[in-house]
Amino acid sequence: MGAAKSRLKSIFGFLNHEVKILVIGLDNSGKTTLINHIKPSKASSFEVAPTVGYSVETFTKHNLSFTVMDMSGSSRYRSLWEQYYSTISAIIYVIDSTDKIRLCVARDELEELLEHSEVKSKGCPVLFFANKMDVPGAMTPLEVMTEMGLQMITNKAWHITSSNALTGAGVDEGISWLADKLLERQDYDDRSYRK
Ligand code: G3D
Ligand code: MG
Repeated sequence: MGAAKSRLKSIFGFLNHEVKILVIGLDNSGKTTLINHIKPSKASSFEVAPTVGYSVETFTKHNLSFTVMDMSGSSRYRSLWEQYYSTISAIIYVIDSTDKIRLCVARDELEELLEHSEVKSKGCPVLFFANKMDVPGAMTPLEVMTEMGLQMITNKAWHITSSNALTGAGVDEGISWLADKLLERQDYDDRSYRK
């Protein structure tokens, strides 16, 4: 078992309530490839529900569920993603660091996501993967961070790490960060609940 899977497995037992993670990014950024490194081998479900130009993949394990969606940049499907926003606890945003041309689209989509009323008020952590780091000429995480304007995110914990979704390199580091944040938040939620 890879470190990312075992790290996730180690938090399954500690989560008292359901945690929903939204995996999002432009099409072709590497979401499906990356999620295969996270998906437990015995995940209870993995559905691919494609319609023309739109697909949602989900898997669930104990209290942890992942929903993977393409942001096609097409407003036609926006209402379909938005129905998931109210229940999410964390966001994984996958960026193709070789796609300099569409980075501004990825930035616009991120701004729109973070400004959405259901997301804006949440303290959910956001993990960015600067993916395809293996490709010569790929932007560094620092360049991606600057171009995406990540410094603008001041009301959420966020982290960026480079990844190669083909080999899984970098995935563990990102997932470990996210797992720690989810556990911290759960402690916080439990304390608030007990008050
Ligand atoms: P998506 O689910 O976000 O749309 P996919 O993206 O996971 O389908 O990946 C899109 C393409 O990028 C795939 O290539 C996949 O193999 C490739 N890819 C994903 N991550 C990486 C990476 O880190 N490095 C490199 N070099 N390629 C990556 P194909 O050829 O199948 O379309
Ligand atoms: Mg996909």
